[in-house]
Amino acid sequence: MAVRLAVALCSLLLAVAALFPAPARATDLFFADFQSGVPAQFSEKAVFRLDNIKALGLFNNKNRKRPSGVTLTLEQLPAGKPLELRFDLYLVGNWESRGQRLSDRFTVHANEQQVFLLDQFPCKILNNDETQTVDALGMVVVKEHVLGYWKVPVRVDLPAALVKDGALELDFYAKLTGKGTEFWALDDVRVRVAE
Ligand SMILES: [Ca+2]
Ligand SMILES: [Ca+2]
Repeated sequence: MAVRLAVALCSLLLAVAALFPAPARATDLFFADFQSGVPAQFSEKAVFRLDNIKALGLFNNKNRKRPSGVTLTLEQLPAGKPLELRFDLYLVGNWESRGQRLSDRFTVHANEQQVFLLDQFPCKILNNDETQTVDALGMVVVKEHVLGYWKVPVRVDLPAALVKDGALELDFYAKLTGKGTEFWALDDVRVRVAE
């Protein structure tokens, strides 16, 4: 009886949890989903819509009309605690992985130290045609291009020693080769004390 009750209670809790995906968690020191604007801690404020998703972007280091990257400045962080950074990286267009021609790379620096490098990407197209995507989440129009987009969930450990006087500057940047066919955006950016 007690077991059945416990199972029923668990199912109920799971059902309630499913109803409320609850982005911000109690343990978050910082969270941004860009649904109703961009927090002041970000150095760039443009928001781009990827179907139902509102994300910070688009970024492209070769395109003068787009920012190259973005800095997130956090202050009054707890002393002596390892932190973790999580975010969803949206890759728009056909990014090439390391070893391919016109390869691209994405990095995160924390107080000027590189803490994350991504140089393998899931973006695939067929027949050299941007609109023939493989496993893309969807398609978006950017100027005259129709481009697929892919999501990469990222988790980065931030050792306590990286935090200087309670402050942390997180620099997100990508070195791209195409100015009109490759972009990126960020969503659900979260910083919390590491578990
Ligand atoms: Ca969002
Ligand atoms: Ca490229």
